[in-house]
Amino acid sequence: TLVESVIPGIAQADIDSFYQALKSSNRILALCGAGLSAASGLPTFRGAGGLWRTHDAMSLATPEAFAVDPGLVWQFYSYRRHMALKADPNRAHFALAELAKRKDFLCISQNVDGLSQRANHPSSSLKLIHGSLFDVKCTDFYCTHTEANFTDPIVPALEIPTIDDREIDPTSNTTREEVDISDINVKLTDVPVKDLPHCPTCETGLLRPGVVWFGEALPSATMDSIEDFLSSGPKVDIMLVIGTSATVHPAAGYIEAARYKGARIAVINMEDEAAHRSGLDFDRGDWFFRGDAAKVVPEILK
Ligand code: BV8
Ligand code: ZN
Repeated sequence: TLVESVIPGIAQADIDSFYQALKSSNRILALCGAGLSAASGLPTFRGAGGLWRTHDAMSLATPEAFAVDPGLVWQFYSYRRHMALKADPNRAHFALAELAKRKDFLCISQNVDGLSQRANHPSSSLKLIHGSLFDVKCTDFYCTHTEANFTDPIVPALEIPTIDDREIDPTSNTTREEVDISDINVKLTDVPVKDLPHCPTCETGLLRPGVVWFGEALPSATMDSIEDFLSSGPKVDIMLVIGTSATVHPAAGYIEAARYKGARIAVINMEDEAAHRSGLDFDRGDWFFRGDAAKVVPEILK
């Protein structure tokens, strides 16, 4: 019965049954993806925002791409650092941080945008399984340098080019406008390797973004702590699957792992394809809340 709840399209009965389960739950797990930050203005990987210039973001997020053209890959990451720093956490980031303060809750985030951290999500209950745009590390085989770095741009050569507005609109009274380098029609300048970020410790190594690229292993300590949360102590009663296409592994595998342990799954997504991919089973009491995570998550975690 679709008794309109406060969120259009979502039955109040579903929200009420979720409230009941949440209240009596001992342990909650969440897997978050790019859809959690969509309302903060950050493009998702596979939506329209997934295309960066002619490149599919996934082809740039690889060690091979970085080896072939570190300048292009650094421009991609420097642009995303810039966008993430300009964005703000939305109400869903804050609602998840609040949940962590009142329940035994672990949030696995595939996002590298730093927004959960800026919503003061307690670090003990936040696992960044794909790293962060704001960690950088040395690529020299023998050097272990790694650092948190929020400098934007990280080096002058990666400054987002600006353009005199009057070139676009002679009547414009603003002067400098950032060029949208994600737009394929904008020519990208080559950034020579010598002008890219280099390691302050070994002084020779090129620095790279501290994210997990496709083909790279996820941080084992992080994976161990998630394994531990799933296999020891109280069982996970509810698994939230928020704003993720559930296509990237092994991250998506945690949904099945939680179900296997008897968790009920609640998918929050704009589309139902992710719901199906998460293997929802309404007979088992799973939920699907279709909508913007920034609206749905605060409502169901109230
Ligand atoms: C590994 C960091 C092995 C970089 C990322 C074939 C089958 C299965 C697996 C594979 C395969 N071939 C290759 C693999 C492995 C590969 C993989 O899974 N590929 C997939 C794509 C086929 N995985 C790996 O390579 C992983 N490593 O397997 O290593 C190994 C083991 C030991 C030793 C050596 C090697 C590493 C994967 C990590 C890759 N790095 N990010 C960067 O960000 O640049 S993943 C990247 O995609 C992002 O982190 C992002 O999190 C992730 C997943 O995307 P989503 O977050 O789900 O975002 P997406 O755009 O897809 O979806 C958004 C969703 O939100 C949509 O459903 C949309 O409907 C919804 N939405 C939109 N708006 C809203 C919304 N929902 C709610 N509200 C809204 N407003
Ligand atoms: Zn170094």
